[in-house]
Amino acid sequence: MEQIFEGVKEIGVQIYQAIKEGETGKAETFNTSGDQQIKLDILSDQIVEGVLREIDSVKEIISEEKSEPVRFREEGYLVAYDPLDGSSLVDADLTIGSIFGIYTGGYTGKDIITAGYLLYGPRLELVWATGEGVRHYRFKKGEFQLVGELKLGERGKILGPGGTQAKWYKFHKELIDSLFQKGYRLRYSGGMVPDIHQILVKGGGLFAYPGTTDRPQGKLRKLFEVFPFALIVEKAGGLAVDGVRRLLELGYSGYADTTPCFFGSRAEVEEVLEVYRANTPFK
Ligand code: P6P
Repeated sequence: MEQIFEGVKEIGVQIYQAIKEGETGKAETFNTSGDQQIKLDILSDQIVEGVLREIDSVKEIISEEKSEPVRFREEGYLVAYDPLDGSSLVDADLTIGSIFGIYTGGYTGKDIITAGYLLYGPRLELVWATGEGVRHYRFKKGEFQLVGELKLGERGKILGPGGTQAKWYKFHKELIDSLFQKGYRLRYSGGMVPDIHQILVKGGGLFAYPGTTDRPQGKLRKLFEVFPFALIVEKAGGLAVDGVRRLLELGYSGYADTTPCFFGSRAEVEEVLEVYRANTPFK
């Protein structure tokens, strides 16, 4: 696992360089989720594959930008990753990131053992969740230096309400409005990595990407985005649910499967569970 952690650091340095110097234009291709790719998506995926291929403990990888896994060897860890999440924000010079889930045996929520993400913003940063907790690193003077531990308290003050508001279920809109009525501050950039990172750094709050009338299974992908962040948020002392159950209890049927997802400190996510368990169609 140490080799993978070191590999992710190398990936971060290379992708950050590519963002600063590379082309941000659109490619002619689309990924398996139907998102039109930008040239940096393809380059970032190539960087990740190139580094992970050389790590003896990696059996295979699957990327949000690929339709099938790539097998390197017969034994080892499985790595599912989103090489450049929120890449459409790069032309606005907003913070984006790479997300990594390290799995053993399969790609269900029960198979994930480690997760982390890279942040490409004013600084290059790395967050890595292991058995001991969630560690936060910052790239300074040529290396990633430990900033500290990320922990969630009981409740926070910020709220990231994803999804097309015109397509929210009525009970979901009432839940979000009630939180704003309690004084929560809107913190939503359209990038899952910085939006959840902000909640982790501030010690609490809620990020919600619900099912909607046009997309009942939500938008965020289980293997590459949801399971990694569910592990990270739980290791930081928070909760991660689909509205009625822990996200890490979920399986999947297709590599691009999505799920409604809520991540955050305990008090807010318990409010989500109470509302969702009382409402159809989530019973
Ligand atoms: P919307 C980025 O494309 C992404 O996959 C996540 O990073 C982000 O949370 C979500 O989609 C934003 O979706 O519908 O608000 O544009």
